[in-house]
Amino acid sequence: MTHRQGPEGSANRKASATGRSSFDVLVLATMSAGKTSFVNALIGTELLHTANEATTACITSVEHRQGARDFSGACYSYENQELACLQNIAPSHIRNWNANSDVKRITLNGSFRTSPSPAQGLVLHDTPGPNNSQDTHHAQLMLEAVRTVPFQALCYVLNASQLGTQDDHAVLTQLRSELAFRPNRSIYFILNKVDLLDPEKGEGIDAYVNNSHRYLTGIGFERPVIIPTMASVALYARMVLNHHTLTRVQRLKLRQTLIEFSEDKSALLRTAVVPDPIKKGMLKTLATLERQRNARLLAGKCCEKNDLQQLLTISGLKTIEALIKHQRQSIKNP
Ligand SMILES: Nc1nc2c(ncn2[C@@H]2O[C@H](COP(=O)(O)OP(=O)(O)O)[C@@H](O)[C@H]2O)c(=O)[nH]1
Ligand SMILES: [Mg+2]
Repeated sequence: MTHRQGPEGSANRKASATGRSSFDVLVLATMSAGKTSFVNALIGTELLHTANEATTACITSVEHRQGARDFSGACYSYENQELACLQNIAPSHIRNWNANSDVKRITLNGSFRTSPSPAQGLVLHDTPGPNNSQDTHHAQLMLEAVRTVPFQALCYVLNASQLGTQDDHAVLTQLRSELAFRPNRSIYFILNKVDLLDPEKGEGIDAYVNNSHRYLTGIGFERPVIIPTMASVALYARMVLNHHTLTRVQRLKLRQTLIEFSEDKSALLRTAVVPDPIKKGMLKTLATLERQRNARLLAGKCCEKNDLQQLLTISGLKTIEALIKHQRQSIKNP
């Protein structure tokens, strides 16, 4: 039986063997904040399971391999032994592996279904989360992931619709001190589920971003980068652009969000707390898409694809991709 490496350094060693440079993004979250939806949106397909089922202590790592036709992967035991390995893997296989208490780690690779594609070697690590916010293992599982997974960027997904109501304060405090030993790692706060806010009830996005900013600086995160995000909606938009079929509920949600955000399209981008050049770049992309939309309208052409691209642009997903791209470029050319 072959012994395999743990999550620590597996992607990096693989990368150096093939001459490629890998870039690892660790995704952490408070309960059901939308971590897996966020990872799926970055992959561009519903590869990982998102329902609230019994969670294992399993870390799922997904690597982008440009041009690969299918996704393939393997799962490993607590002793780092390969338990199963599959080509052309289906979400149902991953779901079964994830539900198996003998499985500690899943590694997957395939070509991300996004346009443009990320640079070769991007690895996303989805971490386990508890079903119950009172779960005492929550902080422990997160810290274990922070200690064992190699990462250059950390995305911490906050649930905008439950901000401050869950006991993630203790987890974030521990994370803050843990990261003090790991300088030069970027942390991006994904303020997810902003589509659930109701501005007419005083739940304006600006106020939520300001609250998160206060909350995070209070914990000790200096100058936090905060991205208002709609991970599930971004995933649905990408699925339609990739000609995948949505469920009725997903279709309705997508249509409703397209209508809701059509009035003030740049609102989410304006409130994001990100470096100026990134924000300007996103606003410019949105303006270009809007000009192209108007030209299509004038020519009597359909705008569905353009509408989805605009939604993706404001969804927060494109912003995080721009941040990752920028970080990878500055590592390459310091
Ligand atoms: N409305 C809304 N729901 C979301 C969003 N992101 C995720 N969800 C839903 O939140 C639930 C939990 O999501 P999941 O990705 O499994 O969260 P995880 O437990 O953090 O991995 C699922 O029902 C998702 O469809 C979002 O941006 N907006
Ligand atoms: Mg999950």
